[in-house]
Amino acid sequence: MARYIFPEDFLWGAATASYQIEGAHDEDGKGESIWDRFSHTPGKIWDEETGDVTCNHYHLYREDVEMMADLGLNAYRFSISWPRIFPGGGGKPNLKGLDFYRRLVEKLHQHNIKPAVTLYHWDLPQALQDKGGWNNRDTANYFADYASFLFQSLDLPVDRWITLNEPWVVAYLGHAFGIHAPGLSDFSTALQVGHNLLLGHGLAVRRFRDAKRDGEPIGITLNLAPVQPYSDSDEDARAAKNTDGFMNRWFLDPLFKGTYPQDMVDIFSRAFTLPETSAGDDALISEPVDFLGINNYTRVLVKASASEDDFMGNPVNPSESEYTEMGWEVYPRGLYELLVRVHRDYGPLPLYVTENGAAFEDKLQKDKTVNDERRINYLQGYLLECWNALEQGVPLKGYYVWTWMDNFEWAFGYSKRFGLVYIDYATSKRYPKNSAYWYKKVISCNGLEI
Ligand code: IFM
Repeated sequence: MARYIFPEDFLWGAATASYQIEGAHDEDGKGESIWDRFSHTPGKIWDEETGDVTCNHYHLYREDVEMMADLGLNAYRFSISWPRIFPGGGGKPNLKGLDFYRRLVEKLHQHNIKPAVTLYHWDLPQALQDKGGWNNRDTANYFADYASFLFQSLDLPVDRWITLNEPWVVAYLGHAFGIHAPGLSDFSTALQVGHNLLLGHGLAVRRFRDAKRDGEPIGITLNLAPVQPYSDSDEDARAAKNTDGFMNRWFLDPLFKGTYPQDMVDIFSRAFTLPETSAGDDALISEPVDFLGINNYTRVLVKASASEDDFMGNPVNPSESEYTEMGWEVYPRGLYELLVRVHRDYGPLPLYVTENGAAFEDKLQKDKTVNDERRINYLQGYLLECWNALEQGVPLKGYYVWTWMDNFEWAFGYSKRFGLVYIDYATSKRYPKNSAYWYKKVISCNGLEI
């Protein structure tokens, strides 16, 4: 048996997001979010499902944290629902909303689980969408005010703060491809939205420094994927470079180099309107952070298409590979390549894998077990590559499985199960899958035994 031991202070966590697990969509003064509106719009979500109840975590959070403690987690990443705190986006805060997160953080501390708080995991107050949403630069200021309120009012220790989750997804799936809330389909709008999100991030980081929460780090989480050319032809290499520019560098470069990548500025400007910017935006966006969170699930393999400006390539799915229920290729080595590359090109900076996991078709057996062998293999493969990256000197400090429990998978509704814990949605009962027990063992050994 080979043993792969991680650093002593490594964080072993799981991640969730407010709209995906909380339910209680209109309780205790919560305002409507764009996901409430979107999921209630016919035709948007698989089987017309909504997050109205989902895992009912808002009421069952104590049980959830106790189960996390039983399974040995030492870290938990969750997000705060902005419209629970500011039902109208800004103005008067809803103290009942704040109280929920206070109780959750308190409960996590009681069980020695370190809370990582994401401030924005996609549930924008609908009231702000009515004023233009993230396409309106003012939303960045509203976001900074909301964040600042939490920096001042969440008066319990927070292990780390994450401003935004996956701005790429917010910008493009929500505003260019129309499959996420608010359901718009205009690429130039998506570019502006991406810019305004990054402004919101920078403003929040500045407000965080003012709040003097000493010893608490702040960062951002990006969804990143290693992009590889299908062949060694120049055309495929160019397609891969463009796709990498679109998927990865368009957010990494302004955050960590203070400027958008010129090759992509050239490509985008030939087809779309570039974002409106103001003096000082670059400095604001690249305000130094304390860590970077990386969400990775798969790789992107691309073949060139006819246009030299193509930045989405022709994605190729090799037939010999394994795929998850999302249709995503299982490619653990990609996480190693990504971590090494991000460290090389954008470091030195502590890194966290803030999401990694897989949806498979899980079945609850009569004896209430779920034998999710494929998830165990997936997680083991990706964790081994985290270990390999650590061996190469990458400052990887923690890993959060996506996700703690099955939940509302956005446009896919409840049709995809990513959790370590199985949810019976009819009863809200939780059943740890075999992968949860496997993860418990990994945590107790502080590594893998293969
Ligand atoms: O469920 C999502 C999560 O909200 C953000 N990252 C990807 C996950 C799986 O699609």
